[in-house]
Amino acid sequence: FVTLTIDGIEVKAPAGSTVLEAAKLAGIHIPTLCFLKGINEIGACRMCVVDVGARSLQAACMYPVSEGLKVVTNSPEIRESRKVTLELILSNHEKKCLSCVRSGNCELQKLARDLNIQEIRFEGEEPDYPVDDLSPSIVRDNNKCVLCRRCVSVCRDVQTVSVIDAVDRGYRTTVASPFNMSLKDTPCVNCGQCITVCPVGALREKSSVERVWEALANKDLYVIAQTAPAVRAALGEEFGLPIGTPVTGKMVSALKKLKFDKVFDTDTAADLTIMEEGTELVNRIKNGGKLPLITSCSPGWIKFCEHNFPDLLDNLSTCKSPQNMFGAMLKSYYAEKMGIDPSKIFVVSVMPCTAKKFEARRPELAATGYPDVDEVITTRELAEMIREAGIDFLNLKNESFDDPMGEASGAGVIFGATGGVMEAALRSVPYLLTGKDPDQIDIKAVRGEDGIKTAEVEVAGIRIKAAVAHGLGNARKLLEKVRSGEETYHFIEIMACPGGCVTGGGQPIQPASVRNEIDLRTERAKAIYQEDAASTIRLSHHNPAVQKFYEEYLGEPGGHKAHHLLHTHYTA
Ligand code: HC0
Repeated sequence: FVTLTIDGIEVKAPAGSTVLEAAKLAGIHIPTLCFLKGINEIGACRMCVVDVGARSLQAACMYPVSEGLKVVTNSPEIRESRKVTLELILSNHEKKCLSCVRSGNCELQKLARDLNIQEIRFEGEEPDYPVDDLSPSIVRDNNKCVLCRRCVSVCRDVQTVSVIDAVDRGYRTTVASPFNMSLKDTPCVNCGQCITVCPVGALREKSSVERVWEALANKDLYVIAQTAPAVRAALGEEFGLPIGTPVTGKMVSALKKLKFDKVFDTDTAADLTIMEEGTELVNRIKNGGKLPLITSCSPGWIKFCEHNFPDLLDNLSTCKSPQNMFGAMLKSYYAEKMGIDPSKIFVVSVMPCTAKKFEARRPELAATGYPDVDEVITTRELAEMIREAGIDFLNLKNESFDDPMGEASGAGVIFGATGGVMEAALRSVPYLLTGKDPDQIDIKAVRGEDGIKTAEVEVAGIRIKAAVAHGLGNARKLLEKVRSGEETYHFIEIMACPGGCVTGGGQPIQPASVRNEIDLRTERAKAIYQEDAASTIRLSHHNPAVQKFYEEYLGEPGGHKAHHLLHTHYTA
């Protein structure tokens, strides 16, 4: 520890920490804009400048503490410096705040209020950059960009995808893809992590809201909603509920009020995925198939694999993701059972994920001759629709998913957090190998936020070696070891987003002031594990809806019909 004074207050701070961190220990707030803990600590925006007795003001987010250091965080010079910087940023910022997707949730707007900006003394230049809206998932609008570079850092350092960077110098600096290409033409994996770190509206999802409103208004269509496991763990944040509050019943109620003909649970298909993927694992282990088997439900990960690890494509499970399995089942089994023309069924997925929009458009995912999924909206877009419809979300009564496709196990729910697919699979593999239930349901070794987690489970004399990676940078590290033969596993779960789907690119955006203090991944995952623990059915193979799918329609897991509807293939 070192002792310093900040605004006359003596503070003991760990050696190696920054003035910003020390100020927080002393309860002193220093404004920031570009800073995002663990992701973007580059001192670019100069909003956090403080006086450390040096020749010029210094960025508190970068300046290290030292014994006896004297820091001033609030003086006329400091306030003026911050105001000038902010006014310069604002002078070149497209200020269409009322119609901005981040209106009311914009870190720049809040900063302007906090710093008491009442006029902008610099004329600046009205920005006029073309908006890149060609990607199926992400819209980039440089007219709103404040050059904080959080998106660049998360894309390059966390995801190791690196499709955007700051280009040109000084006044001409912008964030761009190589050769100014659209994101659609780059190896962007559509994960949307750039959106969730953006302090302003320079990045947003490609909206599907209007198409969903149109479908709901079309009397010829039978419009079905399916909701992903992680949506229920975060939707409440859009309506002011504490992070980690599960809102499953209110979410279902809101979707019914929006007039979806049926509201089903993607978790049901997650259970189905476990039957198919577990069977695939058992078959590969028994028959000397390609190992490790790697999960295939995260579409950002699939695109990453196609671009970066094409030699591992045969290792991917051939299972479609639960969202697409469900779509295929709705347009075949459910359509037949209910006597509905599948061409009239319009499947809307509510997902925490922007890459699911891309996945839904993959032409090979149309087993019935119709796209498995017609439209994908994110958790944020669902909240927009709820607000637009004037639904009083907080006062909704809890409602249940519709039958017969709404029944799910706790194993299906935990898909939404990193390690969840692995845990769900390990709960059912003993049954698939021996016909017996597992001795242990909770497999805590694969839970939590370590970037790479491993576990070994003994089943019927086979020691199954499993690994879990979340965030594509961690996936890259793990797979390089697998590729080189340094490490061997039977089964690997990979989720593109750090934390898994609970912190997907389509989830409610929390500002840096929140993200710097709490781990969103852990808090939202709690809601998921809570729902699992409270479930009466916690094993996918016990799900009666899934048992019925096989009895009435699919035959055996991994059988011919299941293959046709529920599996896919990959080409580099
Ligand atoms: Fe996920 Fe999924 S768990 S990818 O994270 O497998 O998006 O929540 O819906 O499909 O079920 C996302 C979340 C899903 C799928 C499921 C899987």
